[in-house]
Amino acid sequence: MLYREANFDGLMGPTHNYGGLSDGNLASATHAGLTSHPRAGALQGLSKMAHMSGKGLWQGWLPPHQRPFLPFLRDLGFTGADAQLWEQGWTQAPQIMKNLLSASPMWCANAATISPSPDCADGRLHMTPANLSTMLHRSLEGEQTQRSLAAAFPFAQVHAPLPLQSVMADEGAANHVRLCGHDKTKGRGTQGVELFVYGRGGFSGQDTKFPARQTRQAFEVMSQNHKLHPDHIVFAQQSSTAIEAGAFHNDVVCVGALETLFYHEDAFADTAQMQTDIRRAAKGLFDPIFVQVPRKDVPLKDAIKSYLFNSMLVKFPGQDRLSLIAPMETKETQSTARYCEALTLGNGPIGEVIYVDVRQSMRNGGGPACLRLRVTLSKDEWGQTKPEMKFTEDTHEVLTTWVNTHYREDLSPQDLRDPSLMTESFTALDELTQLMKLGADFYPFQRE
Ligand code: SUG
Repeated sequence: MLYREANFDGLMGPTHNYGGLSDGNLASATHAGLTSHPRAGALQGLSKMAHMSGKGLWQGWLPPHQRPFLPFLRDLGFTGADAQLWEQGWTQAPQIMKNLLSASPMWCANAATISPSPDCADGRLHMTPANLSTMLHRSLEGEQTQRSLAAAFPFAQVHAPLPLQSVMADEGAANHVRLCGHDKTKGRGTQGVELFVYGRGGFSGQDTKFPARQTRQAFEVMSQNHKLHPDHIVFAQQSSTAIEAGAFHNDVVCVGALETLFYHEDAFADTAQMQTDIRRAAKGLFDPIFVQVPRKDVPLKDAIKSYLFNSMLVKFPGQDRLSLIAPMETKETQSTARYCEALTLGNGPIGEVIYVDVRQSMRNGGGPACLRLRVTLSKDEWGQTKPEMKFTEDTHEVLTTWVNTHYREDLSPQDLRDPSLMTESFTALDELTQLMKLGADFYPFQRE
């Protein structure tokens, strides 16, 4: 049975804004308080999806979450109808309100950790939605993500997020890479090696200035729940240098696909150990290829500013070498532009770099790779995936019209307090559930 990688992209929601909510994410801090452009941002995301699917990749999308997330206010003891909650929230807890309005679920590399069926002892696709417990605005996502994944992949084992607690802090696939070999009949359907990158041990204290968001404990629990073979998993620690320079997730300094791991020299606490462990785990399966970018060619600061590594590393049908789908900012940063040029001229595993414009997301620290969740599926599993959540020309058209109808062009910090933003957002989401057959109880506001 043939297996291929599908990319499911998170669609930017109508309340996309620059809240400055993510400590340790330099782009989020730098752009805090700017006016955002939700409509342009969502259309940028749709164009990226169209590009990938146009090149023959399996492409899907995941819906925005309910924002403002009013159930959180109710948990805090606020009462009344939605309009009253909005009013009280902005009067008594404005900082909380900003968190409840973030469109952060678009970065669905953080939605979940995915283990495809060839890696799991029971032969099922396993998914664990991330609890995202480190940042308040992101900790609201887990339950709705579980709902979206269960809708998209009815055949999968979708676990509950791990307990919302610091020991189990989990940020999903942004810190996880699956490497594997490939052949003509099975594609990516042979046993892979799953690399779990953590920032800290759950029980040890934090020794970085910025939060280390992913714990080893979370991944240990997950690898057991996913029934992964212990010989084919690897744990590696992020370097504190990378975290302190602004690499709040490993995918800011590392990306992998098939046999290739592409990463910055400063990404890991112990690079030699990481390589040894991957070679051991891949023994008899495939030969791993390490493409390490030296700091003398690309200083860590440039890697983080340009998001060189927050690129998608994909194999387009009919091509021999991999393609790196990088943000425009990588082209605009001298050292990374130069590096990419040299990279593709060489005869290594990466044969081309394609630049895409996802600037609205980038200003909050979300590059092309943050916006997508990789799901390796068999042809049968792809066939059983919810049709409305596959990205086709029809879906593209429907979603584009929907965005153009409901999204504002601009959203300033002042606009965030406008009560009509809530009604606009709920009206849009309600219509989306009808258009995409997500059910009349998909969002909390529909269940109240
Ligand atoms: O969690 N930004 C996100 C960016 C996530 C990027 N994802 C990956 N690297 N995979 C975050 O820090 C900023 C929101 C704000 O400030 O308004 C934010 O949440």
